[in-house]
Amino acid sequence: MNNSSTSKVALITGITGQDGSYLAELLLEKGYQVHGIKRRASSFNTQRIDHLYQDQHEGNVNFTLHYGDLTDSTNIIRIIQEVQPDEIYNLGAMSHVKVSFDSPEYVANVDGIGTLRILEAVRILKLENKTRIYQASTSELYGGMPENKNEAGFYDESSPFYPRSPYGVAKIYGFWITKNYREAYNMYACNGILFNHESPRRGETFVTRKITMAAAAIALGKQDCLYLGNLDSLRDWGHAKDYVKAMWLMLQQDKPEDFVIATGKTTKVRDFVQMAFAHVGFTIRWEGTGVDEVGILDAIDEQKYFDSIGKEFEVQGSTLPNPEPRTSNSQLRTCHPERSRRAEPQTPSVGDTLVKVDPRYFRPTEVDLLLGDPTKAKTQLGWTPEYDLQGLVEDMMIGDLSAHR
Ligand code: NDP
Ligand code: GDR
Repeated sequence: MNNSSTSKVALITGITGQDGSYLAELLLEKGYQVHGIKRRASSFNTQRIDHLYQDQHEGNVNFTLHYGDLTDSTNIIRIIQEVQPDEIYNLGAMSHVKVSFDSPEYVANVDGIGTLRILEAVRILKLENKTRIYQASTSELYGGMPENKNEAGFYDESSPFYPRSPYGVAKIYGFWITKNYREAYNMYACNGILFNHESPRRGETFVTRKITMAAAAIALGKQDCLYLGNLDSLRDWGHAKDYVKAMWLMLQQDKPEDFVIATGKTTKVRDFVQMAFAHVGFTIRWEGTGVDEVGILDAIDEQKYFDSIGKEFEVQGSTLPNPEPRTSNSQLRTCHPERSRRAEPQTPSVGDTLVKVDPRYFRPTEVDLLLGDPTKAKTQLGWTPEYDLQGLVEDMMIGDLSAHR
C-alpha cells in the first residue's frame, strides 16, 4: 500500500455514486490519498470516477479502488486494515426511496447494518483514536411530518424523526448506531443529515435528473413525453458539489457532531419541471387533476431555445416555434409510453402534451415536504453553498443537453 507521504488517507464507500465522485475530487484537490470501495458489476460502473483514475503502473498513485460490498464484514475489515484511513466517508447505500419498498431486507442490510459493519471494523482494528467517520444520514429520517417541524417551519438537528420508507427506516438505524458508537466508544463519528442534493451526475431515476434528461431530449425531438408520479411533493434541493464540502468540514472539527445540510428553501416537483423546460425556452401549463393531470407546451421562446441548445445541434422535423396546436389525437399518440422515444427526431409544437402522471411512480407512503435549516452548519462549520436552485437547474440542463452532441 502506497501510503508513504504525509498526506491524509481517506476511504470512501459508494465512491462510484454521485456524492462519492465529487467527494473524491475534493479530497484529491486537498492532497489526500483517496481509496474507494466499488462493487463488482457485469458492466463498468465507474463512469463518474474514470477521469480520476491513473494507471497503477505510472507511479504516484493517490487514487485506489478496492472491490468490496457493505454486506461483507470480512471484506470491510480487510480493506480498512490495509488502508488505515484517517477518515472514512460511508456513502455506500441503496439510495432510491421507491426501490426500497421492493427490496426492504436488502436495504436494511446495506444501509442499516452496513453502517454497523464500518463502525465495528474500526473498533475491532483498534483505530478509534485514528479514524474519523462520516455517516451519510438523510432528511428522509424526518418523513415530512408537519408536526415535527420547528416553530419557524424547518427541520433542524433537534426535530424528531418519523421515517416513511424502508430506506428511511434503515437509515435511522445507521444514524443511531453512529451516534451510539460515538457516545459508547468515544469515536469521532458524525451524521450529516443531508437534504436532497442533485447534479449532472445524479442517478437517472431520481426525479430531478429524470426531468432534466427528459427536458433536453424532448427539446431536441428525441423523446415525446415525460412520465412522473407525485407532482406536488416539495423538496429542499441543493447541489452535490456544495454538499460534499460540508461532509469534509464535519470531519475537521474539534469534536464530532451531527449537522443538517440544506438550502432552507423548498420547491414543488411541478415547479422544477417548469424551470427545466424554461431553460430551453418552453413554458409548461398544467391541466387536469390527479392522475389525469398533464403538462402542456404553452409557448416557446425561440431565441432562448436556440441559445440553449447551441447552434451545433441539428434540429430536425418541425421548425420552432410552431404556433399551431396539434389535434388531440396526435397529443395522445405522442404521449404513448411505448413510443416515448421517437424513431425520427421531431421537435414539439405548442399544444403538445409533454408531461403526464403515471401512478406507477407513486409511493406507498410519501414524504410530502422537506425543508431544512442549515444555520448550525453555516455558523459552526462556516459552510457556504455556491449554487442556488436556478444554478443547479442550469448546470443539470447544460449537462443533459451536451450529452446529445
Ligand atoms: P448514489 O445512489 O448515487 O450512490 C450510492 C453508492 O453506493 C454507489 O457507489 C453504489 O455503488 C454504492 N452501493 C450501493 N450498494 C452498495 C453495497 N451493497 N455495498 C457497497 N456499495 C454500495 O447515491 P448518492 O451519491 O446520491 O448518495 C450518497 C449517500 O448519501 C447515500 O448513502 C445516500 O443514501 C445518502 N444521501 C443522499 C442524498 C441525496 O440527495 N443524494 C441525501 C441524503 C443522503 P454502484 O455504483 O455499484 O451502484
Ligand atoms: P427522494 O428523491 O425520494 O426525495 O430521495 P426522488 O428524486 O426519488 O423523489 C423526490 C420526490 O419526487 C417525487 N416524484 C418522483 N420521484 C422519482 N424518483 N421518479 C418520478 O418519476 C417521480 N415523480 C414524482 C417523489 O415521489 C418524491 O416525493 C432522495 C434520495 O437521494 C435519497 O437517497 C435521499 O436520502 C433523499 O433524497 C434525501
